[in-house]
Amino acid sequence: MNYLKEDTIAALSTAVGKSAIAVIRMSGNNSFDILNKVFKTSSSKDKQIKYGFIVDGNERKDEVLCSFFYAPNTYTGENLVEISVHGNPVIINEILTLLYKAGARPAEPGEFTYRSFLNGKKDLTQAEAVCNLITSKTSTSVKAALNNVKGTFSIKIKSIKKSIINLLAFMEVNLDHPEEDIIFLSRQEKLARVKTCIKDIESLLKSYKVSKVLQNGIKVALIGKPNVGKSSLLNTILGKNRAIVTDIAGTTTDTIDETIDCYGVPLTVIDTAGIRTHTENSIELLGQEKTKETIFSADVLVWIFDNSLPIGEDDLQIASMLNKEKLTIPIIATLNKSDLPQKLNIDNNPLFSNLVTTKIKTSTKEETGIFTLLEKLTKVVGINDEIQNTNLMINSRHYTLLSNALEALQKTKLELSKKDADELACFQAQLAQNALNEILGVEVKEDILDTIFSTFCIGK
Ligand SMILES: Nc1nc2c(ncn2[C@@H]2O[C@H](COP(=O)(O)OP(=O)(O)O)[C@@H](O)[C@H]2O)c(=O)[nH]1
Ligand SMILES: [Mg+2]
Repeated sequence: MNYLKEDTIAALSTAVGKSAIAVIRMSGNNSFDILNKVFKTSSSKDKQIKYGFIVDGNERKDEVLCSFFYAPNTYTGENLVEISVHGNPVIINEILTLLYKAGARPAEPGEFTYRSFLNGKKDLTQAEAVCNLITSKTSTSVKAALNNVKGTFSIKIKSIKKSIINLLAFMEVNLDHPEEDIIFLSRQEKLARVKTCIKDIESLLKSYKVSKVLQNGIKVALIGKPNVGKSSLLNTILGKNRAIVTDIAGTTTDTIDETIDCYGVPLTVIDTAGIRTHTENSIELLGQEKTKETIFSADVLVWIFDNSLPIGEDDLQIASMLNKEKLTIPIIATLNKSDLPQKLNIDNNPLFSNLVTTKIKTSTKEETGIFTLLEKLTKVVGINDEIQNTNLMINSRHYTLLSNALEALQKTKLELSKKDADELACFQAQLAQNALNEILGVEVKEDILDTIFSTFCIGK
């Protein structure tokens, strides 16, 4: 990636498309000079926000507001300008072209945030969280991402790192002066300190599962034979008519998905084509194939039955398919149409009871059982109670490095408990420190940075 620091970079920082206002951002040593070539204003010199026009020679291109941010107190740590323009893609393109002609170059993906990292405005965990903050789908995940941006996660890592550095200092003193037998810190005390670091890392590692759910959400597939109320359930959960509901079997031929905020969890609910043995309709058959793919990629299945009918041939077919695939994900049996007299009994049939994690009754007609279903959904994936207490975003990169640090600290503990193995203990503690440094972005390899920032959008 072309991340030359000396260049002045410019890009659209708001979403592509029509909008009332769009913001073009420009950062680098020459930002102000470049802007002055294309910006005419009568605002007084010392104003931070100036009203004026972007011009190409004598031709006015747009009426704009330019905000000037002076290094080093800026997002990137460099001189930075934000131009608020009218959000028309034609105007935006014209202004960007003018800026590029005047000496700026197009910003690479994530390059503004990358500069912020390079200039010490943000450490790597904070820079990564900028991306999470933008893509977070629920207020709980926004809160966690914002905490990372503010540095709450870094502070925890830095504090563990500080304890390790401190411990290393004591261990090295003993290594340097073995004959003098100076004991600044007893072996017991050193062990206790390593154990505290281990506990702190373990507690961070525990947050990973919830963080992953907050970032990626949970995929819930609504499955079942035709006409049991899958589409009705999707609509009831969403509170709007998203999928077509009819009493004609085989109406849903494609998967439909929508994401909702379910107690802080981004829940993607997928309505599927009903599975049945007898159909000649080729579109429906394709839909059923897609249903099978959805089942494999889902985190939870909501298997819907018609409570007012006895077990049918199609229910049995689905059961044998699920049994054959040996799925390990939770399955919630949902006995829908519970407003009608019950004729269904799946309890005494091992074909069903072996598969089902939990059972619930719903009626989309009377809107009963829906909240209980949502509650059960977060419970069966094992994050119900933790989600509210999660205040950090731990991604897979952090998880791997935290695991490495943990392993190294466990070895440190082991070596410390032996006699004359202080050198090895020091070596392991150093490895743990290196892993924590890498989380923060200290001494991190160029290609790792490239990978992280290339996932960002242009303009971030
Ligand atoms: N009585 C009753 N009818 C329902 C309920 N849920 C759905 N239905 C009806 O069952 C039929 C099939 O519903 P639909 O959502 O299209 O089922 P799908 O084929 O599984 O998607 C429609 O006529 C719905 O109005 C319910 O809880 N109670
Ligand atoms: Mg349907």
